[in-house]
Amino acid sequence: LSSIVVPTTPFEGQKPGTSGLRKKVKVFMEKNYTENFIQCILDALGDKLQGSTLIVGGDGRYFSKQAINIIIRIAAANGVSKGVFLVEGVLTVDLKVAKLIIGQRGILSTPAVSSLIRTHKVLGGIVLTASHNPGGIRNDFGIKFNIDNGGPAPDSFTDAVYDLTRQIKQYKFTPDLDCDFAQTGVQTFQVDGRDFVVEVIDSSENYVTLMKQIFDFEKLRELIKGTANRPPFQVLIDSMNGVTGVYVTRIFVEELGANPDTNVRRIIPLDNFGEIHPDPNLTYAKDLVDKVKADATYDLGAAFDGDGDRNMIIGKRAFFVTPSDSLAVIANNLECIPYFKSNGVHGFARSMPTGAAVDRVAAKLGKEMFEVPTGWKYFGNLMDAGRLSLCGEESFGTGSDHIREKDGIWAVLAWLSIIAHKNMSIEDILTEHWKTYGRNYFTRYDYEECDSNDAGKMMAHLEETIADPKFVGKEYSAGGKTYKVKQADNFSYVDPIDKSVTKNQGIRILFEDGSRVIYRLSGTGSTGATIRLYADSYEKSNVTSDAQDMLKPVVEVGLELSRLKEFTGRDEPTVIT
Ligand code: VG1
Ligand code: CO
Repeated sequence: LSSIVVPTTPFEGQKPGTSGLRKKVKVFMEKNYTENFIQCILDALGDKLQGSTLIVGGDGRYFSKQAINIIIRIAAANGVSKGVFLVEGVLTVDLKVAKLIIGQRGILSTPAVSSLIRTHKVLGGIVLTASHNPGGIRNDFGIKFNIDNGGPAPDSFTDAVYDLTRQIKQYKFTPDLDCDFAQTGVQTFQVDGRDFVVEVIDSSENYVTLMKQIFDFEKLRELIKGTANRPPFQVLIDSMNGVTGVYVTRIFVEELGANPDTNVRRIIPLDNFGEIHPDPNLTYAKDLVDKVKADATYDLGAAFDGDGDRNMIIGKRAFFVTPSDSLAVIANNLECIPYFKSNGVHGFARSMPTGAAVDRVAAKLGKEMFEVPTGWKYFGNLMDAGRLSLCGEESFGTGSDHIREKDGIWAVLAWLSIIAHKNMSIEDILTEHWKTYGRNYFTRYDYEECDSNDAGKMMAHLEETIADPKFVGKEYSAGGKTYKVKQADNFSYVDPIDKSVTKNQGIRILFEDGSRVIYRLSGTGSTGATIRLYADSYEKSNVTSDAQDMLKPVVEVGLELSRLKEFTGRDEPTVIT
């Protein structure tokens, strides 16, 4: 086989967002679009690419197979085309990418990729996913690069990729290389006279091994299967036709003894996710919520997103656990999980818009607490430095330093461990937690696919509002409550480890009573702009009210301040979580 150089021209807008490059499938299908982006990722790796191995896989959505074929052909061409040459009199072999490790049929969840990168100590991984965005030919595809710690590449790397995409003139390609990745095994190709290796691996083996090291599977099996003294704990695990189906079958059905007919659903990964929106929240996983609400035999319901890094947990009769509370409860109960017993518990962290329930646990346990911008990539440095063990985001992401991605299945296993240990229902665990710590009420309103210009104008208006020196101290009223502005800013973050600065991460307005509203534009959508409005408040003793009722006044103030309706013409959000 021999490689060729293909001339190309730059595409606009190949700028990775919160979590990789996400566009409509038809955009990735444009001639050279995917090729350009992959070549730029490899170029951004520079000298490190030499002799390296990369992990490749994703959530199996439409266009994954085509994209993997492109990656194989580009990686092979970049791998061996330079061959042996002399550098300052020394004979040097420039092998570049020497090997790809690919999940069988291209299937690897995002947490599984992270784990594989770490287990095999490789340079990184290319994750083919648009996460919770719908899939299929008319919907979204995405490409994300994860670095050698297993986590999403930092801004410095994605910025470098973006710069390269604006200058690219050519990419390297091995047109005649046909590699079948449907079966596991090692294949070696001769490209330009040198070896290029593709190893196709089982999609779940490495991940299942990791979970068994972290959790006490025997104990979890007793919980799920029941014992002489305790009936089976009935779960309903919903993979939403995403990639987790593969892992759910292995872990919940085969290892833990869940009933394949009644305890799991939608576990066959489909390339269009069965035309649903694989996003585990009360709106898009309503189906699961309704089932658990209607059938009181279920003790726990859980759902995951397309690529398996998000989770939603509900209790009996669909008692909803907010992700911010979920994080706090797990933080408060880490002694139930063997991994933390042996590794110790270092600090905790959350993204800025996430409710501050975990902060109270950190304070009580005397742990360091970090507040980072939205996106899992900001947790990585803290974990690598040994200062962070557990973290989460309000967007249904929870995880620990076992990998460098959030991890949906891990979160459910963590909850099951806590339930097995405490022998309490989810609702009772939450109520007990609130009684101890008070409750951070939290909600998020999403306005999806707004006109980008309108959304921009609204954010500019907010910038102006908070820039007014007289803004602090102003009072706003709604629903019989009055809020006095205590502080307002556009969140910026200095990474404590590498001191990198990330600016403009969301406008925050903090009120005297501890309530706050936050406004951000999403960085994961593929069409128009999605406005996110986050609101939360803290109550010491009134802990069992309805979150929507409690937060209605502050949300109204938030809407008034932003003049959202006026700018966007939207009366109602598309999603409330
Ligand atoms: C959203 C969430 C963020 C999450 C990101 C990736 O980003 O708000 O918390 O890390 O998605 O999640 P944004 O910019 O749209 O608000 V996933 O499951 O796509 O990897
Ligand atoms: Co995801």
